Amino acid sequence: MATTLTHRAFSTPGSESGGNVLERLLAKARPLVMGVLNVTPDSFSDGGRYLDPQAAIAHARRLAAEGADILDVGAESTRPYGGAVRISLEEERARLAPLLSDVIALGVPVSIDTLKAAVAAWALALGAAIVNDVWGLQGDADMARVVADHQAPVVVMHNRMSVDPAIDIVAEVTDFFRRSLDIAARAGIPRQRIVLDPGIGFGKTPEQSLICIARLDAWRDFGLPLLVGASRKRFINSIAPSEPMERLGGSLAAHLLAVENGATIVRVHDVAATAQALAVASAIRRAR
Ligand code: HH2
Repeated sequence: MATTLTHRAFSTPGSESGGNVLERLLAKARPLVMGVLNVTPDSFSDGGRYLDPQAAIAHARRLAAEGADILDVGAESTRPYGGAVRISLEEERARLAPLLSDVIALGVPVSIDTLKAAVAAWALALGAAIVNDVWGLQGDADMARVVADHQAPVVVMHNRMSVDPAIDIVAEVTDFFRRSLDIAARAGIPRQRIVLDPGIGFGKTPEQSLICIARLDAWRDFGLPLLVGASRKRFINSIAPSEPMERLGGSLAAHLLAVENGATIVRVHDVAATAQALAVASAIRRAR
């Protein structure tokens, strides 16, 4: 029952369209925290922990209670550092099916982190509110149409197949965003439904990931909200050698600076600590 209500609240045209979810979130006028729920055996930092549907639902409830503004649910690891095992459409849906409706029923807008247009369409029909595409509408040729048809907001993340330390990463990401925005425009996705993300750790050296956070303002001219997902990522290890679960300090530093440089949404595993850090940083800014 609650699923139906939430579905209506977030994605049924006629009550609140997908675009309005993003508008409503952005109207909070503070940085938004997207909490990560990986229903995978192989995610780089928490693989296997939430594969059991009950554990996944309990974790989603915890993230919501800790203040997540969005719950980002993914069932196929994209493993920014290689080694991701591609899974079939059936397998991805089978991992999500036992829990997605219950997670949506929590009432926090859900984004579906998937490479596959068919999974996105299925999740949106169930009541997911946002599509998170780590290939920025340039992977699956049907993704833009699915997003447009469902009037859903979409996170367009930069990605590349291989790392090239020699490239100008800011120019590369800018060109990628331009291509994604062209695809979106041709599919009829309004700009107000698009969030841009430089894709920390994806096809980038640790230095290039640092540059993407340091130079985030380079993408402000697009006039779209920016998302940064630095949580537990390997560039932190290149500065302070650590296992993924030991990178909370580095993740907080990265996200605070990302917000300082213009990020509106941060994608994190540790919601409570991030929400607290953001609140304190903002209080200090206001006390100037
Ligand atoms: N990072 C990961 C996955 N999805 N989506 C966006 N928009 N931005 C990101 O930076 C991003 C993302 C990788 O993190 P995680 O989900 O923890 O790992 P895995 O892909 O191994 O499941």
